[in-house]
Amino acid sequence: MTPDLSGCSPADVPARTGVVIVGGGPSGLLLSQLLHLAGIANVVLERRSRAYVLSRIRAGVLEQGAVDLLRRAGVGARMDREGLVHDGVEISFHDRRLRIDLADLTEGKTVMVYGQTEVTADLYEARDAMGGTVLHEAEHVQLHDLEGGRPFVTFRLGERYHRIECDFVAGCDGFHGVSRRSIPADRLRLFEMVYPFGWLGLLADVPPVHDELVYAGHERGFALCSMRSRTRSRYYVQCPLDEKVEDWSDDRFWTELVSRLPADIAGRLVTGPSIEKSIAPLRSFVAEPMRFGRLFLAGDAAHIVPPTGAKGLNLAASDIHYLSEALTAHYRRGDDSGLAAYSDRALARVWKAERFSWWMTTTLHAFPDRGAFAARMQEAEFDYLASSRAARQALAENYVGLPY
Ligand code: FAS
Ligand code: PHB
Repeated sequence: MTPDLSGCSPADVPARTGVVIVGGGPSGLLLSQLLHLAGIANVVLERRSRAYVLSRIRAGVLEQGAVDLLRRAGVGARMDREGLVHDGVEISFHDRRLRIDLADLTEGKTVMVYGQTEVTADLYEARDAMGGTVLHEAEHVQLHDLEGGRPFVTFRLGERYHRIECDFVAGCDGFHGVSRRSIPADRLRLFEMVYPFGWLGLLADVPPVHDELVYAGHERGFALCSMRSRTRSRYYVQCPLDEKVEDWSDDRFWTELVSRLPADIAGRLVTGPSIEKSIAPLRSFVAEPMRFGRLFLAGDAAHIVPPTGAKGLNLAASDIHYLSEALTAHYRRGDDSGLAAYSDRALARVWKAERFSWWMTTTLHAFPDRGAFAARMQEAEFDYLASSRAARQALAENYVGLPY
């Protein structure tokens, strides 16, 4: 139902644009920046305030493809100054440690440790500098006429409703957004696996326990030692789904983390007061296709991965690479082949990342009801990695990111 638009004053909102981008997270902002650089008019509609978006603590590792794309978008300068290039990552299983030499196993590829919060801040700064239109606290966003060829989007800013006519809508509004839900259920195939545990994350201004990330499997549960800089660390412990973050004091978190790490790493842990603590559920999810008429889904709006493989933000980047290229070909050359191929092209990479994230999660987490055989399978996975370069090479090529 189209809301009553009478009395809306379009003074600060364009009546028409090329692409309306729903969602001002990394997907939406990166697409907006790339389209602007290609001379394609666009407007970003973000439900929350900028401060709220920038308060979220999420991903921490960027694949080479995402790093290259951010540089092409003109937002790589601070990342190149402050980001940490890592050429290896540790996997541990109880007291056994195994370093995966990413650079050696992938002919020189590495990952960049640089928080999603910083990526988002850099994108906002670039949008401001280029006079981009990012409308915050846009409520009741509704998508209309997506298959009719004259799509438009309605929304409320404050007390007033607005309408923007456009050529295309990019659904970059995450798992809980309105875009995917605007597609008729009989036009979508959904694939989902919900894991019987979550991740309790803690951010603290303490030096990282190790100079590379440590993914630790243990019978008490998974733990991850990550970082945001050489003075700010990010840690996670697997926790039951019904846990409440308020039941986890800092001391309880540090004690549990130490119990899951190899002794020689745990012995180096520097603890301190948390500056953020939160619990995130884990799920694998894919919606097919990633297109409906003039609507294109990208990032978490279309797919979710458990963060064990550090793929969530990186899949958003490859989606945006494909979509921005396809839209640019449409506007510059009237070539719609990229738009026609977008969903299949994006999903081909999405499903391989879903597989890797599922494999890392099932290999390293303690499943409540999994039994002795499954526990032996996890040990066998670790033994295979320890004894086979080919196994380590498979992990490494997925971790640094499969080709776009
Ligand atoms: P986002 O969800 O980041 O952004 C969507 C934006 O759309 C939000 O700002 C939202 O406010 C807005 N929006 C929603 N509905 C709207 C509407 N109706 N109208 C307008 N705007 C609307 N990935 C990793 O690689 N490593 C991690 O450790 C990790 N941790 C995570 C923890 C949590 C709690 C979550 C939810 C995700 C995590 N992820 C992680 C995945 C995450 O990084 C995503 O992959 C990344 O945020 C994807 O970016 P977007 O697609 O932009 O979606
Ligand atoms: C993080 O630093 O938040 C992080 C890093 C790697 C992951 C997940 C999260 O796989």
